[in-house]
Amino acid sequence: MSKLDLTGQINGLTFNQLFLNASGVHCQSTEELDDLLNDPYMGGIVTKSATLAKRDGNPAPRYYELQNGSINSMGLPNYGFDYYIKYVLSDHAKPTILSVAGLSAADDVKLLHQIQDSDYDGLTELNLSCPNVIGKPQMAYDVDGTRALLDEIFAFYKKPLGVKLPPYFDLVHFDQIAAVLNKYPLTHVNTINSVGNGLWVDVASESVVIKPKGGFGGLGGKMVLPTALANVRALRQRLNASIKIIGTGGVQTGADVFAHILCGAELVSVGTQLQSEGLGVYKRLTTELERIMTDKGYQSLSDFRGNLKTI
Ligand code: HRO
Repeated sequence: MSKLDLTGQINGLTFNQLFLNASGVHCQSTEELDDLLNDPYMGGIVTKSATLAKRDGNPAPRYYELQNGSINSMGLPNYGFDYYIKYVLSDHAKPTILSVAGLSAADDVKLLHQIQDSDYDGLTELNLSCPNVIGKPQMAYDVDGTRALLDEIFAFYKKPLGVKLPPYFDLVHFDQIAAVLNKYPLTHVNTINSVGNGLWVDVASESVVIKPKGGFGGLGGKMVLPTALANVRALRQRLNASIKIIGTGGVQTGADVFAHILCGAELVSVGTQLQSEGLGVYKRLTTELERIMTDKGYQSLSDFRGNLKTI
């Protein structure tokens, strides 16, 4: 194992390795979550976003691997809130992040009331950015709605809470969302969720490649790396230092991980590449990252985190 310091911290909680899974990949069942926890190259785990009740999600095919990434419209398949809170309430050797996603703002409030009233004191992440629930917009694109929701939540919620954000594409939108998020005692933001409502066309069959929503779905993997890096960087430049950033999106190599850290990520999560490569991905990424750090003479992520140079 590593002689380098690959640790990160959220809300005073130490992650001994920087890697997490991206919520949604290999984290729906307790067996899958155990696989992740047992991987020595993972720092912690994130659950599939839990809704109040169990959901089957959208009809298949709903995930499709592309040459340079993926498109999905899973539609929040999950075993329901009770299943995941039971899992994170049992003892684990690594930090857990309980991801929750209401189907409405009222559901979000109900989910957080249940966590507030439970014995769970670990990290929770409110998913404000699922692009795939038919007829439901991504909350975090509504800045005023996000402010109203967080006002309502933090009136009663006293436990560690972060949010999962969609990608933003306009510098003004980074300013607006950061100004809202900075008003609350958030532990972290996780950026980015998939790039919502892309479309892939299979020319041979003259068809879309996933069934839900006529083929529209969230994009992930290599093609979203520049968008992910921009979001990590732009939010790191705007958010309070106490709000840590989990960098998610487009990681295929150790160099991609290095770039996320350079933009300011505290931890890095991997989704599409975990789906295509399997659990060995974290060992490979760690080896590749350590080689880069060693070549550059860095001992610790903190030697370069956030130090992106401009020209
Ligand atoms: O389940 C999904 O369709 C899904 C969710 Cl919740 C999410 O947050 N992001 C995504 O790409 N898919």
